[in-house]
Amino acid sequence: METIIKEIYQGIMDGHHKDVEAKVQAALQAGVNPKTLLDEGMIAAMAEVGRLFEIGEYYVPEMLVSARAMQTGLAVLKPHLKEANVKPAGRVAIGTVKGDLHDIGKNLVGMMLEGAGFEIVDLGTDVTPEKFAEAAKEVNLVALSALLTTTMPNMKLIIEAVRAVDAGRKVKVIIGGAPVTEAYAQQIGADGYAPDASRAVAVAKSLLN
Ligand code: B1M
Repeated sequence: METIIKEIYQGIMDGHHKDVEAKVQAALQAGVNPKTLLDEGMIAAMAEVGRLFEIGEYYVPEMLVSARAMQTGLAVLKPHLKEANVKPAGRVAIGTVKGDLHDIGKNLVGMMLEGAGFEIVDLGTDVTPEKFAEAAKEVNLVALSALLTTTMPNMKLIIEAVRAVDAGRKVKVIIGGAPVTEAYAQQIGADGYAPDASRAVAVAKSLLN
């Protein structure tokens, strides 16, 4: 692997967003292939961040600074990926459900998915079933976050609204958030559940494969 790609990988692992931004620019100027840079330097780094989080070596703050470094680098890389016609791994509409304003976990899940090569449509917080259903027409995956026991039931309403516009069930729905469980996901007919941002990536990949 080229030195500069290794440096970008390490910059993301360490959460040095300014450094990553400058190195991505330098790599592109030096003629490094944007797809190679994305796969070997950036997505690989975020996959390792996810692994370290799962084994308890990274915590939420480390994951957040790595995700910010990833996003800073991606902002530089994106126009070049479009020019090179690199397709995303899938399109995801993500949001926190109606009545719920917590967005830190949702943002982290969105950033990790983006880090894994998905294109993200961020619907924000307090998102109605109607808005999710409208967004579902343009994506492969709908991702719901809820942090309150009082807003969890809205996940079921959102799934019903999404299914109503997607009779063939081509669009998958994954759910998560502190009070949400695998059993609850099954009970309300979600396609997948993940307890954290790293595992949300694994579930999204397996559902869209
Ligand atoms: Co709120 N809040 N809050 N709050 N808040 C909790 C959730 C609470 C547990 C605190 C407590 O009482 N101990 C409690 C909920 C109790 C319950 O329902 N069981 C609570 C409450 C009651 C409230 C209010 C009702 C308080 C009030 O006004 N009386 C109010 C509700 C407002 C509303 O939403 N309508 C409220 C408000 C707020 C703030 C605005 C002050 C602020 C939110 C700021 C923001 O998000 N921009 C806030 C905060 C910060 C918290 C705590 C302290 C932290 C939440 C957080 O960001 N965690 C929280 C207590 C706690 O969790 N310890 C609490 C860090 C984040 C990275 O984790 O979001 O769990 P988390 O996301 C994880 C996983 O859950 C998972 O991956 C993430 C990362 O690994 N995940 C997914 C999340 N979404 C996923 C989606 C997936 C997959 C995985 O697939 C799609």
